[in-house]
Amino acid sequence: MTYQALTPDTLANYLRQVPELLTLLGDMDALDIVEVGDGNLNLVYFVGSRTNPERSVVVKQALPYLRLVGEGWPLTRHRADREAHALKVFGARCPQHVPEVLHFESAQSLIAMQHLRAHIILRKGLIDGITYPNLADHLSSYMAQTLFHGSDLYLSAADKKRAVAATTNTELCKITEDLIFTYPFEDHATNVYSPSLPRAALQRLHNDPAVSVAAAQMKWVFMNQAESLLHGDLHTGSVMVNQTDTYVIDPEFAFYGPIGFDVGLLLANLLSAYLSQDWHRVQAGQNAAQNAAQDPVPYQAWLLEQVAQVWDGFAQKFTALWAAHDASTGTSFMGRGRDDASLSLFREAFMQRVFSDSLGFAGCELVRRTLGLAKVAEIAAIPDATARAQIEVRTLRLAEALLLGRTDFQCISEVTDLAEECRTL
Ligand code: SR1
Ligand code: MG
Repeated sequence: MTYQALTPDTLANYLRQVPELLTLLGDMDALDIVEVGDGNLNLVYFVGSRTNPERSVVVKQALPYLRLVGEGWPLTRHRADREAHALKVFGARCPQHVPEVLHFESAQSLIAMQHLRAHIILRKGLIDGITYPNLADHLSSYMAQTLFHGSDLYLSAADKKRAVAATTNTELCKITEDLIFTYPFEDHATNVYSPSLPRAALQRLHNDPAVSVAAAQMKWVFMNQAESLLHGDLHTGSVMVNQTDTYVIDPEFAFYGPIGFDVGLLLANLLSAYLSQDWHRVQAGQNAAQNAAQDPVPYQAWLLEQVAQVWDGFAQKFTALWAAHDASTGTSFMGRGRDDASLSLFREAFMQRVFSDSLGFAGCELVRRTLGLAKVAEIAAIPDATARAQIEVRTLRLAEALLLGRTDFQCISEVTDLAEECRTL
């Protein structure tokens, strides 16, 4: 069948013809089909049985253009193949944190997957001041499992090279190269920010050659350091949560890139949640007070704990997987018969370099979420222009310090201390 962008009516007919979905959904005449309408790139439908709420799926279909901008920004539908493949690979490496693929048809660029009915998007939960007891543990496990098992530390050299070749994602990487590493660092037509943002805050970033050089260096690392299969867009809008589970969704930007890119994007989005809470906790009023009553740790302190625990948990789990793999195979990336001291030194230097990369990428992501296209709700939805500008100034200061000082930080508590300082600017 030739490709057709589906509507709720045509999707129902499509689903009837897929035996595994027919079995799962039951009575096809009693389906509710709702287009969620919040994707930057794709159509996303919730499909559920009216007679049995347990029977439901999510259907995602790529359009031949970028939905956020419209048909004026054409894009092939190749990203659906990339996403289906990545969901399967990550699902095999970390099944407890990846939704199950129920059906994929490349010709229709359509993926049907497990519907996470009892979960919400993490970004929304963080805006609303909700704590999640397992969040840092789950996300650090997800990153350690997926990033270690995709790398040369685990795969044979031949398997890794085959995997690199099989996962090129030219168009979506180009979006990242432009929107994260290039346009926000220049005066570009796609940039959008609060009209009250002081010009000096913008000029600090746009007129300082050290900032432009650092952004170009991070872009180079992104484009040339094929270390592992990345999620490629691991922000808090790509995570679904409830009080017990955590799922990472939407890996359509997946490609072989630097390990620190996934880690850095996640850290940046947690830091953005932290800085923007100065607006949201006041707005939430009642809700924030209820949260404080339930939990003696103030919400922003909890957010900074997540930043610290995500990095420390990731570093500890990645290193443990690495050491266990070397021990069980009796060899290592360094070759056979290396002494423990050499192995430890190599691992420590490796993790310190991933840490620096992560902070550099976090800086770029914070700049782009503040100045560039594709905003984050915790900043862009602040209706008071002056209040929003204040959060933007703090975010940009933190971004600049992370980007320029990325190789100076020795541990994550130095980053959380810096975030606390930026909050008082
Ligand atoms: C133009 S696409 C904008 C952004 O949406 C995705 O979620 C990625 O973050 C991308 O950069
Ligand atoms: Mg996405």
